[in-house]
Amino acid sequence: MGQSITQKIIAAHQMGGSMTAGEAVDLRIDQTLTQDATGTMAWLQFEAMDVPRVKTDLSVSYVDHNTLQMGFRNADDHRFLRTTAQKFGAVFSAPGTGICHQLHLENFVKPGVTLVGSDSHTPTGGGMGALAMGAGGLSVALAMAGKPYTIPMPQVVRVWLEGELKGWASAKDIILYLLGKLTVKGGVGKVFEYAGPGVRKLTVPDRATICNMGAELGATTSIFPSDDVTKAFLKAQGRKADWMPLQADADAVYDAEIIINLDELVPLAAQPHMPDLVVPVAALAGLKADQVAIGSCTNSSYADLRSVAKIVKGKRVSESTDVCMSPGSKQVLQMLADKGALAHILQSGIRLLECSCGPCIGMGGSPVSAGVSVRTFNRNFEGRSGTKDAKAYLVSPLTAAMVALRGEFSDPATWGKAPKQPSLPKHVPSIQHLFVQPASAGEEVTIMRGPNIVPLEKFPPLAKKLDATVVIKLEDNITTDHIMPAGATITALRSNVPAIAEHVFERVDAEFVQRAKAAGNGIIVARENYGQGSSREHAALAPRHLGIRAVLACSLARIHRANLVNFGIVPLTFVNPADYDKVPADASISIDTDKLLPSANMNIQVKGVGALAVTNDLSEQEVAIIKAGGLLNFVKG
Ligand code: MIC
Ligand code: SF4
Repeated sequence: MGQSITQKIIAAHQMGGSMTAGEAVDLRIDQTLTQDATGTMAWLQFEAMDVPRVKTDLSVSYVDHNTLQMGFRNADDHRFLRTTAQKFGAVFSAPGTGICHQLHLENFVKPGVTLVGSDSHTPTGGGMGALAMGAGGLSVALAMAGKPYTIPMPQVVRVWLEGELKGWASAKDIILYLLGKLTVKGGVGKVFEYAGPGVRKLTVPDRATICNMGAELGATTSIFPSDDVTKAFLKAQGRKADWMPLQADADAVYDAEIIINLDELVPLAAQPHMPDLVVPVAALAGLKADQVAIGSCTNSSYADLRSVAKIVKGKRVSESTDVCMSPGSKQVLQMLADKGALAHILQSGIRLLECSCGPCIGMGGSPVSAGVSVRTFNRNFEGRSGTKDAKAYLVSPLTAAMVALRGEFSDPATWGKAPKQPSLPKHVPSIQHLFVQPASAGEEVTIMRGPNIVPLEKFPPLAKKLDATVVIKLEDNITTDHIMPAGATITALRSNVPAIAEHVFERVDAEFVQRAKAAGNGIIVARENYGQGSSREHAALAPRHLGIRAVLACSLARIHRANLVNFGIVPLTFVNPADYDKVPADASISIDTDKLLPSANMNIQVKGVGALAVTNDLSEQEVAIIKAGGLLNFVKG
């Protein structure tokens, strides 16, 4: 029987487990990436493992999320990351060089490799034909230490692309279309593998856009074949030797198939506050925009920004709309300058921001009160922009440029002729020399810390019986932005867990922290898809610091579930989801944790209600990790 691309890469990297869908499979990891917001923890954890050098082929430590250096904290983090990279054998990308996923695509990722990154949009590398997955920092630290990365063997969905994008439709609209169809939970446990005649017409950055936002489907990852288009991209990057062909076998068998006819796609927009609330842009005509933000790891490639430049060339963006742009990398910015496109951007009134995540994670660029923000990003969760009552819409760069010019959404039928997709240059300016290479003798490097870099906390093993109180009861689709908000002030505390823990759930329930502390042992109760979105392990670690010992939900998002396990929090699901309603918001619950067995049902006792059946999908090893009090205790024995 033939294999899909996903199966081929998994088979070539399998170190243990099983390739049967749903069962745990252990993978050898070729490359890792970390970014500053999750990286300080990941590197502290790596340091705690007492491994002198990373054991991967390549590990890169990027600084792109918080580059503001407002005060010493953030600057100290950057220095810590530079010195840990040099000591432990990772390449370091300094603040301002670019966004991790764009830089990794341009400079490092190769077809056929496995890549794990401490950022949920690591699947961007799927645009290059890599099996690229997001994970918590501790899982990445373990991969850097040469240990396998374990995932539930995903189902593989073939997304067959027919036809060709027409008019103003672009790659972003393909993934928005899928999100509208499948929802933010539609991809859980799945890899989306793209195939069909439409693939050839998509550039590597187009493919990367699609794979990037596959994260919003909850997917394990997304992947494209490696073909002549991939080869040309790598050649232009001066990386021809990194290319290899990679296609699914003609008789590969898939778990499901989706067919998209690209001819029929129109410009789409995701409405507030979820990436799956998708409507045609035409349906929003007349809606005024206070802000347009162009960039992020989804849409900050040269082609994306050159298209914007073509649209705004010789025109001025609306005076009542604040329009900003963050290029994905210094290479992109250099190319825009070389081609004269930067001049059109600047002359149009667009503000140029640093090559970093910027407004995407609320690092400046927050919209006005109750404002409408139109963004080329991938997430529009409530409050993520830094303005609680703002309404964020997610669109393609082409749509964003038209909204910027007109100051409002309008019907694409009135936009005239769409600009031609800019051809990718044959050679691009290299920025390889900007990456800081690891020291040849790591033992000679001293790690530089600051007062904000707080040593790791050691958690005790799980007690045989857990008596805990429900501290919060939540609805569907709670994101890690709800649990552990981002933004400049809070993200500066990522290496200081006691300090960042004071902000857990603050945008949802200002009294949460107080209640959690008072409870001693706490439980979080939620409905479906709890913990979707970012890979930030602080959304598990900070609640654990506050005494959260278990999460009881109808279902859990993949990366967050793994983070809960990593920090010794018991992830349980209701056998009967209707039991959610039976649990009082301040219930006292007793769990015989001694009886916690892999993938088995058990009863918990809810005071005043009685026994409720819960279950888990933990492997034997995961149960052992939780009982040890977390992954670090487990690996250190
Ligand atoms: C995000 O887009 O939410 C982030 C910020 O990139 C996160 C990582 C983080 O919280 O540091 C992610 O997606 O994993
Ligand atoms: Fe950065 Fe935004 Fe991409 Fe996250 S989604 S990596 S914050 S640009």
